Amino acid sequence: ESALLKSKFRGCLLGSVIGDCTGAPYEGDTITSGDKIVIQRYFDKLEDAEFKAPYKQYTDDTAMTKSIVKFLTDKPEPDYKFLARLFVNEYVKEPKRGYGAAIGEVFKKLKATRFEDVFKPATEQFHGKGSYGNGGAMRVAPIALYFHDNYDAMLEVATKATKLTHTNTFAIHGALLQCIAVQQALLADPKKKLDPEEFVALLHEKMKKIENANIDREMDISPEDRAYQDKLKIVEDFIGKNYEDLDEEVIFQLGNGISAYESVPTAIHCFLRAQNDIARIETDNQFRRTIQYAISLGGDTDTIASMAGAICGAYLGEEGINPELLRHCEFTKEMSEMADNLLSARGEFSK
Ligand code: R7I
Ligand code: MG
Ligand code: MG
Ligand code: MG
Repeated sequence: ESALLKSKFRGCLLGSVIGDCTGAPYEGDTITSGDKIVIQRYFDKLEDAEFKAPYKQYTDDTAMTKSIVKFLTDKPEPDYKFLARLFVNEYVKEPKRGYGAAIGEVFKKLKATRFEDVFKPATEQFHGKGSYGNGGAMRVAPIALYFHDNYDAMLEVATKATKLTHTNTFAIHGALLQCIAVQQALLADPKKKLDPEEFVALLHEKMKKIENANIDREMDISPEDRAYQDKLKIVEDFIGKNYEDLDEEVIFQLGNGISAYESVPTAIHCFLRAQNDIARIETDNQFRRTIQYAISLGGDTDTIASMAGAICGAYLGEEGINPELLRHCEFTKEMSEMADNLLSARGEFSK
């Protein structure tokens, strides 16, 4: 049992890093059918033991995920000032890791105010609306692992960890959706065939509760009050479909953008679609199929592949990941150790 958990912790965090590293070179691109052939060959090479090349570098997605792991392992109780400092230290050390265009402003203010009120700077983003970027979702996986047997604590910590940089409801609910998806994948038996309909139905039920809690009863229900429930309906509609132009429809209906709303449901779709063969993606390996498909959708490729990779890795465990792929990506050795630390920290601190 604990060997399975160890494998799943590693699989999740390694899946997140590999999605980030392999997706980064394509971030922002529109992918043509010709590009898909190139991406197929790119993954063929990354799985080739003979292939020698400098490893693919990680981006902000992994830089911030690292900080979340440290936040969970280095302190007995959640300390958000500590987490804010970790984010800023990482950013100051390596600002050119491809961070979101606006998040540097939050880091600057945190530093300038000496971390006095760590939740304030994020509220001032985008004229007080807060960022709706996917930055909260892309780094949330370690929280799902650490709190997988304490649902309420998981949601609370994921919410607060997101709010350090993202206060828009779309960003927070997107981070919660990604968190819950990772948790569900972690709790699923990798030896049994996953039931995509059941997986989405469970997500839908939980997001309904989360989005309903937000409704002001005096007012009409506004679209954002069921935004993710609506998206999950679309995810459900795509289950079992596998025709030629599906990718374009997925991009149109679910999105492939930098906002949480246009990327988290897409990542979940990638995980579910890759449970079966996908047209023009030639591999027997489910993990590769998941991230190769995510990248072939274009747009925010590092982040969508990273989130889909985290979900798939949490489901399959590290055995599901080709070791050659690990060898070709930066920071995988270190992240594997961090996953082990995260698991042991649970033993030490959870009551
Ligand atoms: O969300 P965030 O951390 O960015 C993460 C993304 C991932 O793809 C990473 O791989 C990296 O490339 O960036 O950083 P933010 O800067 O908070 O949000 C990302 C972007 O979303 C912003 O720079 C804006 O372009 C856009 N955005 C908004 N645009 C208009 N109005 C976010 N919120 C708003 C908004 O309210
Ligand atoms: Mg990135
Ligand atoms: Mg970028
Ligand atoms: Mg990205």
